Amino acid sequence: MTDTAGVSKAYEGAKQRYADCGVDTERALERLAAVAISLHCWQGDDVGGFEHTAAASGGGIQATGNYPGKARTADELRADLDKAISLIPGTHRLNLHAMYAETAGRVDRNQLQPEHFGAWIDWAKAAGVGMDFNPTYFAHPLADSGFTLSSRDEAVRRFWVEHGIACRRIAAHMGEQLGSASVHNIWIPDGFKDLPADRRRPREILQRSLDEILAERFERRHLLDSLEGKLFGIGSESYVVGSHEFYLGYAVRNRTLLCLDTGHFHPTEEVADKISAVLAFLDEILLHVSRGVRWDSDHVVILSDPLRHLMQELVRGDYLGRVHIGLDYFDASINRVAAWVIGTRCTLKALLLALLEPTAPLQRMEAEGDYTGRLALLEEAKTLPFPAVWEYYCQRSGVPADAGWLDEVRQYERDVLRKRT
Ligand code: RNT
Ligand code: ZN
Repeated sequence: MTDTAGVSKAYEGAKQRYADCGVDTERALERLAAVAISLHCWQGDDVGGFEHTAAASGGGIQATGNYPGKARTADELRADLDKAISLIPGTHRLNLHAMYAETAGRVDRNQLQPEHFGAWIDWAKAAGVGMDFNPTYFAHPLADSGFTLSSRDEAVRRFWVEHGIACRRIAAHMGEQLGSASVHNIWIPDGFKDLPADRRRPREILQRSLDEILAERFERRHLLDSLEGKLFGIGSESYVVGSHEFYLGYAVRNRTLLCLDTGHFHPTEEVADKISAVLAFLDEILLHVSRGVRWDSDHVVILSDPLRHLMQELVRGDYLGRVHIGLDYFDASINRVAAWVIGTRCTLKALLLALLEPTAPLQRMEAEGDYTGRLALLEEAKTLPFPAVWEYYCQRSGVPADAGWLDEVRQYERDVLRKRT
């Protein structure tokens, strides 16, 4: 366990050290505390949802692993989220998918209503967190053809348009109830496994479907619409209808948000570089922070260089007020509560590292053409006493400052998760 007196003492030293570099640690911690990360419900049950229908294919969303203890009901999922949240400093959000509706009996996705999410909204109110929402365009018999909003089958397309319309109403209701705009993010799996002969028509159909879904007006303080593109997926290796360029164009023209998922680009592309480019034309964006290993594998987020670069961009470009940060990964091979805690704590660490960067002198040197100084300071800044500031932040937020959080997860696994069979 952490020595609390030791943490405070180490912090005082670190604070002085950062002050010598012109960095105000108190200000950095204030800014960090103001950022809410949207925790993705789907890490808790391997993107299963609670529709209790025969597992449908479609969408290429597949968690691998069979670690025991996955949530089988919404109550279990909420309990697991409570556990994870208790081990993460700050106040965050919940990102829910439509397939997590609680419907007594069968309600198809085009018939969903706000009341089917009443227990989630009550939970969020009690926890004091905002909610974001996603329509679910996969794992459904009408997604089996590989086409949803861009389907040539009018009945299929209509069903999914209705789903989209229903989900925006639900999201706006959440935003209103919780007093914080809900980001409604559309991702569809549509695409071709093999070489298409017509890339144009599906995109025209998708454009029309989006126009229909987004026609209803809501206040931006309740609802923000976002669109998530992708380079390729399982079963859509050759062509994805909703590509990055497609949605970027759509978002600019229709003033929606654009979602950048860090696993949805060529593996050598860094999403960090895209932030300042797209924010030159868009008011706000959504991030899906993920970790691709060789492909869009959705591994648990770690404190990697790409994550650090992403957070640096948000701070250096002064974009924190315009970027919504959500997590998107699903690993079924490790403890799922731990997966949430690891990914969220790492995201916050990366953000704090960025907030503690001596950005002003770095940018000044760059403007003056002093690239030697820029490189030297960047490297020196890497070994400033960051851990002392992070541990102090955790301590004052009332959560374990070190790996002690793992003991609590292990205890929860023994008491709760292992009893689920
Ligand atoms: C899929 C997208 C999408 C999903 C979630 C479950 O490639 O990343 O965001 O992961 O909607
Ligand atoms: Zn995503």
